[in-house]
Amino acid sequence: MFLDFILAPQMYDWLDPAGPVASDQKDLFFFTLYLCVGIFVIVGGFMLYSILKFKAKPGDEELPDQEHGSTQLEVGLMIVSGILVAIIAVPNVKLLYKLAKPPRGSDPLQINAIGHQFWWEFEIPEYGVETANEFKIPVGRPVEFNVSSVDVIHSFWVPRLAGKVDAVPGRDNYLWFQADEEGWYSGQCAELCGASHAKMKFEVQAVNEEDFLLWVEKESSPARQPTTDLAKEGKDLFLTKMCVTCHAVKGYDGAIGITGPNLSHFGNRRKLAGMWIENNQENLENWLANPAKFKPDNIMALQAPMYIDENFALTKDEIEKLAAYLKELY
Ligand code: HEC
Ligand SMILES: [Cu+2]
Repeated sequence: MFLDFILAPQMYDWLDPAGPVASDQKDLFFFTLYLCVGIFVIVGGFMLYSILKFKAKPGDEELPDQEHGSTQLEVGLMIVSGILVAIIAVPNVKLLYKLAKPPRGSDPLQINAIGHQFWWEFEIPEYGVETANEFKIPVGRPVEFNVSSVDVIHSFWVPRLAGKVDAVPGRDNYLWFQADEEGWYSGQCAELCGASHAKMKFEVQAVNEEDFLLWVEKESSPARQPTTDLAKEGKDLFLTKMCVTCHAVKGYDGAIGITGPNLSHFGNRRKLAGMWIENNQENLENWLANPAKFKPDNIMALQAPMYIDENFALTKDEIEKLAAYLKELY
């Protein structure tokens, strides 16, 4: 869990960009950094030289000549500073324009990324996909994001693919990136948004075109019907326990809630609760027993009746049935 972050830092490593946007941004960062380090060394060097050369020596009693500086030197330094600012500004402005939009002639995929306390909703309207916390993109194809929020300010960030952009309620922000290598890329909400902000993670997988189309076909189709008796009873509980008021399941009349993640294909997700814990039987049951334990202040724990009123608490038996149903939603 927590150690994942330390053991797999490569999934977050912006120093190892995996696409054109992140890679240009990294180059610009280092260009600016090296230039500034150069200036620091020169200015610091002069300072050190002056300190050593002009410091009072034993026996010096007279005050040195009191001067008011050199106009020529000062004007000269102002000009040099102006030139340095221009040297930094030109590539910055150039890159702003270059990265404003994907290259002409490319066919970008449109995705809506919507921040919620404390999870991400993803929609791909072109393919009718509505999912949460985990999505796939085609490798080598630009993806344009429409980034917004339903509650507070979040920030959408996939370090290996691009810089951050804020998700602001009532406003659509824009970002695009492209992954040049297949693989998993981790994302993280990068704007403090509440008690479980640090656990508001997500994952992007770049796959080949064929796998991408298979995935969107699956994601956009109705949820599977439960096969075992346990899962069938779980499906009924999903309605009677009011889970449907917050969660949507495609093809399940009544399950159209939008407060929580769409669970149509929940069984396919590698992790649960905002990519915070592995999606396995034990964690799922623990989540259903007490979601606040994993994510303090999450909306399910704060608002679902079974977690605020003991009279509605789920029994072990009910949790088992619900978990069996959810596991079959792949
Ligand atoms: C008040 C609205 C609400 C109700 C009622 C509710 N949930 Fe949730 N649920 C949420 C929210 C919000 C999240 C996301 C929490 C987070 O990650 O911050 C969530 C997350 C989940 C997740 C994890 C999803 C994922 O992709 O990580 C599962 C599974 C889940 N709920 C199942 C249930 C079940 C089963 C019930 C009924 C017993 C239920 N929920 C009732 C709001 C609700
Ligand atoms: Cu957030």
